[in-house]
Amino acid sequence: MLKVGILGATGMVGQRFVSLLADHPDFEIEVLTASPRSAGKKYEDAAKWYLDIEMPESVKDITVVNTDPKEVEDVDILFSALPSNIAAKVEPKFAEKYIVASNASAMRMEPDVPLLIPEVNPESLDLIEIQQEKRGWEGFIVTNPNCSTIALTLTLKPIYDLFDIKRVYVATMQAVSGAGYAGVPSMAILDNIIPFISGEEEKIETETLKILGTLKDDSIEPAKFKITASCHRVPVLDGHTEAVFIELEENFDIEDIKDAMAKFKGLPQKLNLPSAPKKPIIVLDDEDRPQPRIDRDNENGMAVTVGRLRKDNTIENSLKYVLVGHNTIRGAAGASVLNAELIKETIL
Ligand code: 11C
Repeated sequence: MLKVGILGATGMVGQRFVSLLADHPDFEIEVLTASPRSAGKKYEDAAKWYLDIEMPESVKDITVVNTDPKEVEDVDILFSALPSNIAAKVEPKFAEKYIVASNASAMRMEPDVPLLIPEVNPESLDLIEIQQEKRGWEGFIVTNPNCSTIALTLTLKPIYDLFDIKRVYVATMQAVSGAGYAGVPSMAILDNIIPFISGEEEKIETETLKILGTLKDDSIEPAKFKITASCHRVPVLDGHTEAVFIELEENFDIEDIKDAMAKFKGLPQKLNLPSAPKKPIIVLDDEDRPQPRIDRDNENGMAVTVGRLRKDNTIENSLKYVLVGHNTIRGAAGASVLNAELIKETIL
């Protein structure tokens, strides 16, 4: 068992980390951190529990400590659910000594920091040695992408492996849990859509190209296709939906794309990571799927579900589809846990 801590354990993503790690076969929660307001309290008193599953018994009595490297010792991996502005300051300090598997956006686009989806770009872990050498750290930081980016890029990968992509357009319909609040406050947007999510479009447009890029010398050369995103907050509790439009450089058979998505595995079978979905992409034929409420929990929330996959006959060499991915599991805490499982199997 590796000993792990969760940085920012009381927020929405922090709670997802707690729920995914409480019974994990390889990781044992030793440390939970939060802001000074929560430090010194038992976890069950510090965290206003948002999830619709029970708080695990094993964490209730853990005393929360301040998010400060001086307060943390004797752990192997730290999972970070910190807000980006705090992560930018403290994650590098923790990485001097520890492995940090981060969901925060602060370090994602640093040239020496892996932006990892295990099924898509496991080779990005080669950056770790470069990172440690450059920064003089004993530990390192590995990040997972933004929630909308992860779901999109997982579905692009089998297409990108077969064809040259010219352009990707994506319109997102994002759940309120992505904004860090849930339950009653989320009803503030019932009967409404907010057509702006700060920084989200830029993250999708830059992160996707880094993930699908090529490792060259000491950094990643971004993929070359064009990508544009429009992001919207909708009154859904969990699960981001994305309408994806792709233009390829050449003609294609839609059945080949469907087949490639449905058969996509990404990871070598022998790795057998505990959180890895058997089918990272589930392709449905039903006209009215995917839907967040029905499809977000497929494969324990770790699969992306694709539907309405069809040729777009209005633009040459084009296709379109709709996807649903669980934003706080596959798109956040589950993504970080899967990254740590890959690190454990291939590096430690
Ligand atoms: C949202 N995607 O739904 C955001 C939340 O880059 O990790 C996560 C932001 C990020 O508002």
